[in-house]
Amino acid sequence: MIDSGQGAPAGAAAIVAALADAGTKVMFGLPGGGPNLDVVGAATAAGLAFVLTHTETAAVIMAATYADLTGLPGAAVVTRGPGLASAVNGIAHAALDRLPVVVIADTVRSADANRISHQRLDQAALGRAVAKTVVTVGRHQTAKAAADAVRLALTPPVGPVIALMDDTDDSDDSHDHDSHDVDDSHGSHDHDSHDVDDSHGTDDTDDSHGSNVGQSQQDEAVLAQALRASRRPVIMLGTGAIAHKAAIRVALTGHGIPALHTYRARGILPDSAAEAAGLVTGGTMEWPLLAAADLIIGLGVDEAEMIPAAWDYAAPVLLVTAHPPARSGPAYFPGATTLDIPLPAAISALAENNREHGWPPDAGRTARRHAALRLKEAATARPGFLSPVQVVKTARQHAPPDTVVTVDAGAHMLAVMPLWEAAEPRRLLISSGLATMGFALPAAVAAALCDDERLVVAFTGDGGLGMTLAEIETAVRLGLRIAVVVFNDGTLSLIKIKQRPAGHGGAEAVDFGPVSYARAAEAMGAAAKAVGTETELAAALRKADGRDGPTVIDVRVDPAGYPAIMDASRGQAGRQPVPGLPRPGPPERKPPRERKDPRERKPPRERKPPRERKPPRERKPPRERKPPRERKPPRERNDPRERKDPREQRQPQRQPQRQKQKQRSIQ
Ligand SMILES: Cc1ncc(C[n+]2csc(CCOP(=O)(O)OP(=O)(O)O)c2C)c(N)n1
Ligand SMILES: [Mg+2]
Repeated sequence: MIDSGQGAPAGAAAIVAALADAGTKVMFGLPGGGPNLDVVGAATAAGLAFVLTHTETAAVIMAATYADLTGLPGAAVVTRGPGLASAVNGIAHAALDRLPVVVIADTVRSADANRISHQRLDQAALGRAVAKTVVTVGRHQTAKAAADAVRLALTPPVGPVIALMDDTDDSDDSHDHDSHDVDDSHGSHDHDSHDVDDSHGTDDTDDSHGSNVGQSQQDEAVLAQALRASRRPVIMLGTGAIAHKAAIRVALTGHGIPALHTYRARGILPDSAAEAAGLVTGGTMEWPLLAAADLIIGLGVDEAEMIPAAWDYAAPVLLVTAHPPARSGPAYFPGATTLDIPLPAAISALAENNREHGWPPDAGRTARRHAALRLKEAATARPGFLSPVQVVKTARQHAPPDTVVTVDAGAHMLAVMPLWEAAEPRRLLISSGLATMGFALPAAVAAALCDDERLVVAFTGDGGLGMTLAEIETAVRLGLRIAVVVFNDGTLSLIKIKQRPAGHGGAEAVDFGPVSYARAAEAMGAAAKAVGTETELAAALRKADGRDGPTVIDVRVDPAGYPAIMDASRGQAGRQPVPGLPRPGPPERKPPRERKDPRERKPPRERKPPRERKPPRERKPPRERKPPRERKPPRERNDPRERKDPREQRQPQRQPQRQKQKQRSIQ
């Protein structure tokens, strides 16, 4: 065990030791006046860097991003009451993106609970609403409770754990602490701290398949048969597939079957590959391929990655995931078949069976390029302003190829996500499940701490930057090489384009007054530049890349193109056939083959004889969707993370190779 500091109270020493044992090198947070200072002290004594943040949610987002990029547990320390309450949004982000974070929070000691009401909340109940587990550390079996907190965060399904620090000792504790020490009652995650397996949650090769060997064999046969019968299969790659990047590249590259990626999965196939077909989000950008498909196979797709929208494609859907959700209600993909096979087996089936198909060469690339073209056509800008598409294109051209990008929630995201080309996974980071604003800047701080060789670009709206503005000071203090590109349009554009002309509050509901983010950044010691042309933006980015510290590039963006961008991404305009791709509708069938279904249950697709089929679909979509639909918040989920956050097999630590004078080492 690593020494966790001399003289620290047992709880603080134990939680720091558990984190240090797991390899964590940095703790983020905002201490209050209580025992959490002991945690910070123990952390620094044990060699963990401490990064002070301006908000607790920013600290947790940084910790979650650290976990995402390193595979190590993230750590954040907050005070009790307002500290934990303020951390909730960050914890929710870690929960829905399946990231292992330990949030260490002070509590009103159980010994004082009857006397103290100030700042006393039911922190266990608050925590349970968002975290996977709430553990009390310091009262009883302290070292074990601390180790449990870290282990539970990493155990599939991976997620955030709250460690409530309570140093009430047995002599002044009149409560029955055994019943509260590990609160693991959240949703269907029904194991307690004593019967959880020890597998590392960041290793996605572990999964829950294979218990029913007969079922698995049947399901492998179903997949193989479906692939043999398919003329136009489409693959959907989700976050869970990142861990299998190498095998997927071998299985798909050069075979011409298009593969769509969820936001977080971008880069599994590099965008340079002909099969890389762009995004699948639940919008309509993916419609040209999915409407023409006769089989859709999802690998590692987490339903939290999909926006709330109808799924009305005719092709059968086969899903393979490491941790399928337990559900009682309707599924996101109606009628989909979840196969009980491990991802590697499904990838092998693809590798063996996908040579014959009816897609034209480069179908994926054609679809992706066409989607990009539509966005470009949709974007317009007045003189002196840039269109959102111009911002992304110019930034991509002038930032180094291996730049790490973080993206906030907002209309700008609709331009950045499809247009920023990714060569590897985890180079394009976004809050996917929660889709929270205020993500890009804190995530960029963590990404720059994890790797100071690469430039980090944070794309954010002005609304999102306003929420996290003070973290510019954090980046200045740490000397981090971040370019914050703010799409300054003075409004909540994503909301404005959904606002009805009457009855939704008008401009007052969405418009801000003018703000110079460049001047605000300068006031915090950052370099800054306001730009309104491509040339100015290119020059500002090149300068940012050469600077040891953050640069805020305040871009005058014309939001006029956003409604059309929205329509191309999620509305009717996305549902247009693409030249060079087959028209939507069932393809010509392959010559008859063996029809025997290896499983008793229904085969993935009921195939009617050709004459019974409807004539090939016209330009009209199978079912009318409403134009840009109101984006509801992600559905409420009471369950804990049903699937672990699968991640790439990586070196356990990706730490900065060169140290900067100003930058704190996190080694
Ligand atoms: C914390 C949080 N609050 C509210 C929302 C809902 N929401 C999503 S995008 C958006 C507007 C974002 O505005 P801005 O940051 O200026 O980006 P823009 O849409 O203008 O590009 C809002 C309010 C959210 N996703 N997260
Ligand atoms: Mg805005």
